[in-house]
Amino acid sequence: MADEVILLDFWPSIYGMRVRIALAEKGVKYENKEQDLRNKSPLLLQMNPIHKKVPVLVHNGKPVLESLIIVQYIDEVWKDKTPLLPSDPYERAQARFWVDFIDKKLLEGGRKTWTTTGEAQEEGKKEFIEVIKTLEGQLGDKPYFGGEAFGFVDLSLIPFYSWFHAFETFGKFSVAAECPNFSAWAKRCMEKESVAKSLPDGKKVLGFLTEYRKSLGFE
Ligand code: GS8
Repeated sequence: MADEVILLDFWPSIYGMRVRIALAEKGVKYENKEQDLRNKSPLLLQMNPIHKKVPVLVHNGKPVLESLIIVQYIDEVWKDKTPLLPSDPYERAQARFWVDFIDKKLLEGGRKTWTTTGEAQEEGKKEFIEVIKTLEGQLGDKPYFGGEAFGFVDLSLIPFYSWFHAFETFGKFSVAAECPNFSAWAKRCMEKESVAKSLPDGKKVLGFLTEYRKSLGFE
């Protein structure tokens, strides 16, 4: 029996993008069911009754939850094609550490660049750039965080790049000017078909976040 793979997703979701890239890297065919998060579908509530969030991977009727758990599940199930996590336990632990760092630090820093103004925003920009510089240090001279090949850290980080144009527009700063090596890495990732087809256009994200900001009371 062929696998039935369904992804409950929302186009601007950084977490959803991770899963899209993983499925594309593995060449897995799936049905993408776009969700309305303001009016959650019975399917989403049934598949993720605890958090009621996307992404959800429904594999042969069974839900897998949380983007990083889903990506690791995909890597294990479709293990013959394009490994995403390193096979060495120490390297795997290192990759998981950096992905954990990205989830704890980058999202929060990024959020402050577009949900605050004045001093708080300046502080947010500084923190955001510091996080990117730390990541840049970890990348070093390697083409990818995974070394010669695109891997788990690259896949978990690159979706943020589709939000950078919005961060930079609201915060009036440039990541490329401050972190050129990071920008070169991002462009390298964007050249991969699996990434390019999984990320929305930065201008579309800017439009989405502009509306969202207005609903929060910003002009
Ligand atoms: C986060 C998922 C999430 O926040 C993961 O999968 O890694 N830790 C989880 N999903 C958001 C959309 S993306 O910002 C979501 O579904 N929100 C709906 C809600 O909060 O009601």
